[in-house]
Amino acid sequence: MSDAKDLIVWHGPNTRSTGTVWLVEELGVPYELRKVDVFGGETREAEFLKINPAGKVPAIRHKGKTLTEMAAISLYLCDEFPDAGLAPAIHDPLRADYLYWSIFRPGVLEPALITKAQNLDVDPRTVGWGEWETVITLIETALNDGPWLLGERFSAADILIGGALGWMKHFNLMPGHSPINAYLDRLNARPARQRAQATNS
Ligand SMILES: N[C@@H](CCC(=O)N[C@@H](CS)C(=O)NCC(=O)O)C(=O)O
Repeated sequence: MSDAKDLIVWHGPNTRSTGTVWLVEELGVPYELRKVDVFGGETREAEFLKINPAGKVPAIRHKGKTLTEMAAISLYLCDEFPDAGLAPAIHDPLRADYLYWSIFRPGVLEPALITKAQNLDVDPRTVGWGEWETVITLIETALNDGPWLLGERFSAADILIGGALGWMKHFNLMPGHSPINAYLDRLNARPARQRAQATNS
């Protein structure tokens, strides 16, 4: 049995760490939320750099171990709290797709989004994320089979991918008739997502 002291989440309101708060809300485990004023420069102050020398949120501490990088945090916490069912277990046929989409978030989707939003000039054959249109088509194709990336099963991969897709609206990059729009509506309707959003004010 864990208590709130076992898990600390450092969260910068209105940053990507909202996704990590969403994750722990979906896990339904007790945790202590520590807000960090990212826009006020707190992530670059000595006290916070002791937690994450990279000066970034999210960060967590669980059972005395500090971990950063939101995809790593997601994979770690889902394995630590398997009863929540947010990760298909090892040997579950859905496990491969779950890992694929979890890594797709920081490895492909995020850099593709930033490259597109900032109109950066890169050769798609030499960057690991390739072409923007291909990235979007991959996600749309995955959504053909069900409400979630793994079909009928909601997983932490939806939190990772869905969190970044929210930026598409923010950057005005959402294709008009994409199934991603309805997918985002489904994600936004989740109570855990709404509780995480409430920590941003
Ligand atoms: N690769 C990291 C990126 C984390 C990140 O860029 N966090 C931003 C907030 S969206 C941050 O903390 N920025 C504060 C700063 O750079 O001082 C992850 O995926 O967790």
